Amino acid sequence: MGIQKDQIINLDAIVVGAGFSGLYMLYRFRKAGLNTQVFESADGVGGVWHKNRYPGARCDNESYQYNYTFSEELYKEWTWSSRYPEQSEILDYLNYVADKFDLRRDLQLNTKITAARYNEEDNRWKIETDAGTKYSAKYFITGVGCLSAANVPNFKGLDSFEGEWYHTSQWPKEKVDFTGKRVGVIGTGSTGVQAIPVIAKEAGHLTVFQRTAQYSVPARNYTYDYETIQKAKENFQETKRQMRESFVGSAHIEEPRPSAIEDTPEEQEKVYERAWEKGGASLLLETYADLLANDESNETASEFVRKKINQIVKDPETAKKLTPTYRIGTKRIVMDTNYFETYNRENVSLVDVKANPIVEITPKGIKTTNGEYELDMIVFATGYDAMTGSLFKIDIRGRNGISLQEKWENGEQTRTYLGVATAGFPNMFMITGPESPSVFSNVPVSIEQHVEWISDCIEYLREHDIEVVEAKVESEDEWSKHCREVGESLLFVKTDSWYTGANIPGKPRRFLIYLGGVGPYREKCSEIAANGYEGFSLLTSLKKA
Ligand code: N01
Repeated sequence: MGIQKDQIINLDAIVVGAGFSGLYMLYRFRKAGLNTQVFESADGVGGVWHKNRYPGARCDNESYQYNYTFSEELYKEWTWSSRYPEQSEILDYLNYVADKFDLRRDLQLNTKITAARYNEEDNRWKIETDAGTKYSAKYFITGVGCLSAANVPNFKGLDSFEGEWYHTSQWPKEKVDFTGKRVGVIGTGSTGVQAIPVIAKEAGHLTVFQRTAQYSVPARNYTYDYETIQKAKENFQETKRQMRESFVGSAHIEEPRPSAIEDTPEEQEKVYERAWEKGGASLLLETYADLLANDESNETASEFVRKKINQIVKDPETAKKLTPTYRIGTKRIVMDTNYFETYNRENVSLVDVKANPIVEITPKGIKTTNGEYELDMIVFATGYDAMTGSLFKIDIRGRNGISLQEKWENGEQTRTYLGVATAGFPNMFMITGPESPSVFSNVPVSIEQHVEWISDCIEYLREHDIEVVEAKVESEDEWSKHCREVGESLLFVKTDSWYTGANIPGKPRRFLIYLGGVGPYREKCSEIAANGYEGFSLLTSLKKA
């Protein structure tokens, strides 16, 4: 029998998103005996790895650490091909996980959750989808990702463009053919830097529209050999332990030296050169411990990379435009394969849109204050409305019908308790929500920690006949303050970036990532749980918290 009109389907838990977060949350809830449904707007599992199919898309965390560690069997069954695998391989992995654990039967694809409203009368979340079906669940969990609400700048005239245009995070499944075309790429963050060298090889001419010159370090990707793979599998337990206890959720990180300014310029050069050759995040993580806290120290690393750019790029005028001036690492560090080298190609040119901003998109291309560039295709690598954007796409309303957006943007500004819950929204949990380590970590590690913490919490509630769990206002005030203080003690807040919300016009500027470290954060969360979920109101009846 089909679902009747106006019928409400009752569940224990509803989870939004079938990426790393949603898949594992479903696995855990099922184990705990909760009747759960996951909703995903896309036509497949994988979250950002389903949608980000742009050319050159790869992970920039080492593959044998960028995966789940909850199942040793899974870890040992799956074999990664290279240090930084392509998007398609990560998507294959997530599909493999969905099949291995038989997750698809509780997973509804092509369905967007449009609204989630808490009903104080019965302490249940009422959920609406774009398919028109209504659900009710005791627990509402968001696994929507921190970087999934696309930022397409509101350029005048985009609708008039006669060519094709794409945003990198909404890339079509069909191959986009750049052969012989005049292509424009706007944006030089992690995405643009990955896409530009690949598009340049195919395009007739590529014009890069750069607003801020970017530091990028070589990824130095390589194919794994048999021994590397075997070693990674044998070391599973130790790698897992290190990832969970470390500062950024990564294992086998070399201890950095205390401060660049304690070393001579010659010593600094040696340290940075070694990290440059090693590739990946080594230049930030394994050189000096104070690079993100001390301006003077930071300048030594910034200058090292500036010099590298000027050695690689042959045309001095282009090299100058590509030379960044902000503090390295205060925008998310980028890792590349032949990014700066690409500007030595005949078919690539660079336009500085800070000096000459984009005025409008015309039927024929992009017009800046300096002239018009005729194009057949435009690629927007312009990033995301990070941290809160994907949550605000759903009309989430807690007590008294107040929406999350109203609470966080119009009122007291974003504040959470541990980044996992927020006052006024009982029985709702956010996986890698604002003010947790989330994107300043190897994200699957932070996802696993939140998922495990949330499912343990719900098991505790059930064992103790607790109906309502809700962050206390004073707990989130304190956490938010702590998160802000840690953030402000570092250099990030001095630079405009998606980290601070400055990339979205009109968005309140706040640093919404907890920078106290993955290991210490885990300890804090575990301690709170061990103390009977300290800082939360736990009610056995439906009285107002
Ligand atoms: O986005 P970004 P992204 N006019 O915001 C420019 C993760 N990620 O998609 O710097 C002109 O970093 C903007 O200029 P500016 C990773 O965490 C991971 O590249 O604001 N330009 C910038 O150059 C990453 O940090 C992987 O001045 C405009 C670019 O667009 C995060 O996702 C791969 C503009 C946006 O850069 C976001 O990266 C890819 C405008 N109006 C991404 N608006 C991995 O490897 C924006 N820009 C795992």
